[in-house]
Amino acid sequence: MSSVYKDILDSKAKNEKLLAVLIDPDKFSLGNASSFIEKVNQSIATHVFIGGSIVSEGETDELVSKIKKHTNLPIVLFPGDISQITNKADALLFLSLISGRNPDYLIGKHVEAVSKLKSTRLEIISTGYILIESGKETAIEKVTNTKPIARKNIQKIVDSSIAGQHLGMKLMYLEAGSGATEPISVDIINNVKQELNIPLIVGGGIRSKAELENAFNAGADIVVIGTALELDESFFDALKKDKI
Ligand code: 1GP
Repeated sequence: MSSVYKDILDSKAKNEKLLAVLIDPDKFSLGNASSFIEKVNQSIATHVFIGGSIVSEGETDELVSKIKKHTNLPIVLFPGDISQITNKADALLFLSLISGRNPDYLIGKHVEAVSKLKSTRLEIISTGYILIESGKETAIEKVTNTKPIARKNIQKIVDSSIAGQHLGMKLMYLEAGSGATEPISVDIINNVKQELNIPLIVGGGIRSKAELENAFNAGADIVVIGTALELDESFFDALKKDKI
């Protein structure tokens, strides 16, 4: 049986970098799904992540069904809330917001999600989620009522990542926030990478191929891009398979 996580580990072992295109069901027009996914298929993207901070009930389910018809890439839920869990995806990032101290986002919602997860076959991937200051207040900050870790507090970011790894988390996600003014710095990625063994995901505010490569070169195993592709699909031109 194929496993999304096993494939990520295999890629990390071979130093093959992964790109996830993030689609927020709340901001995405279903009518545009087939042409958007065609561009994803022609790009170096390896995963489709689906999720958002605020999504209406049922929207994720409908979107995943539609996308599945047009791509063979693994579809991974990146949910802002329990209502975004759908059996139609392949895997779920079971995110614990370990940069914050809000019990709901550390463990509370996870307990609530269990009964819903019992009726799915989703591959559940325990993921530490670390929100890092990015210059402006992000939707995640508002929704989760937590403060990000200051960008200059690199030791705390590293220690939070390692604490998550010690707790048995399988992935670590450094998040600047959707549409962040500044992506996570190369310095932060580098420092975390030097100590972390599990695969490292980096996302938030990445708008160009150069920024994508910076994140990869600094040590990100998976980079997530959402807003930049949502606002300007011509960015896909720079990400075509034959261009890399
Ligand atoms: C947000 O990390 C993701 O949760 C992607 O961010 O939308 O800024 O690309 P962008």
